[in-house]
Amino acid sequence: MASIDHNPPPKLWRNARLATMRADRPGLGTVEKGAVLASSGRIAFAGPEAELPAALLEPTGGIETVDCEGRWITPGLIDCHTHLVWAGNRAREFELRLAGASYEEVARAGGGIVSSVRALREASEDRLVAEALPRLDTLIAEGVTTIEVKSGYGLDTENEAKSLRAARRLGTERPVRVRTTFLGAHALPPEHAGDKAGFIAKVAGEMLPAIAATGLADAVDGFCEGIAFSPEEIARVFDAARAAGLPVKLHADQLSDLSGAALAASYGALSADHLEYTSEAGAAAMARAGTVAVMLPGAFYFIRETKVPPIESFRRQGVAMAVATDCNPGTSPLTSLLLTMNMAATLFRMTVDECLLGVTRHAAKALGLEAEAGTLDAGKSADLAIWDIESPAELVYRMGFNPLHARVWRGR
Ligand code: DI6
Ligand code: FE
Repeated sequence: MASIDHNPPPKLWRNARLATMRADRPGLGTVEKGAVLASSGRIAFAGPEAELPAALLEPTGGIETVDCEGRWITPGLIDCHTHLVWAGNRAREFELRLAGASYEEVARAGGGIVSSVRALREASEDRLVAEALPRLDTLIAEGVTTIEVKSGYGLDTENEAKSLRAARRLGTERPVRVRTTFLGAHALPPEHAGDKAGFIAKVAGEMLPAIAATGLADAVDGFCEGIAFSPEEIARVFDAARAAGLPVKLHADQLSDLSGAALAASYGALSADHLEYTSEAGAAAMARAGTVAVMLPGAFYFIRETKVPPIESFRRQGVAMAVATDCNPGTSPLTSLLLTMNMAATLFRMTVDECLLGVTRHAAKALGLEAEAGTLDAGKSADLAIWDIESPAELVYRMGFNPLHARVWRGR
């Protein structure tokens, strides 16, 4: 029997309803009259209160106990795809697009992704942290306890490293787990205009090895798209990631089908993301590789995409689906994971259970964190969200309402 350790002090949440999200239980793995015991920041027990082993409680006698009064407890939420660290904003570009401007016209007026690159290069690391914190705080206020943050607005070694350091610092400024992803192959920086091959050679041969050596990145991502990089170019970056021992993820098939999903799967990617144009063969390849499909309805909504990702193919093939904000200044300035779930349900027709698993267990898998987070299971980090709701469906159903009662990260 696990013994109680006092750092942090053990704590018991009782008289709760649990959505454990455990894979060995159907649906959300719900438990009526449940309890969660945390010890040393880990879950020591999560299940029916009546089955709480007395031996876990005995040694101290004085365990702090919270009566949840029938509230629901879910695992802390996980936003597994964000570009949270950027400088400035693109509201002017939004206005121009509303007035009918095309992507090219926006770029000529100084907007687009390159404007975010310029702004990030001019900003100090402190400034980047200061600008990202209000966005992070908004996510945290909705029960988010783990977040992924990508680079990709620096596009040279120094500025990509600056972004990733700022991202790591978010995890020391706030009680949240941060996973960082190097997205060097995001866009072509101005100094490489007209020279994609040269830039990819630099990303794969110079930037990625330098970033990997600093330990600033937990994974590597790329943007595989007609307006970004080809599958062959992404493969060069993925080869470099493999050589550096880093797992990969991919922005795939967002605006067209370049077989990005299959490319990601062939590298054993943790996830392929967006996937509006993914084929059945792409979904099958993802299923075989265990690659998670990350749905990003915020970007779909904001750019007024009309092609819905092939949810039915993912279901048929048994591909795990996650849901994330894609929080970024150009195509998804979105900082609500609750609203994102509503969008996934309404726009993509995902079920309530799929949405909730998508921000917990499946999101953890998309980050390679399935042993650490995403379910209420003994041994995992004691990351909890406690909700003032009558049923888990309310978390997906409501728009612009936050029923979070309390949030626990690593047992605190
Ligand atoms: N997918 C997108 O939609 C964007 N990046 C990406 O990988 C756009 C990012 C931006 O416009 O700033
Ligand atoms: Fe993205």
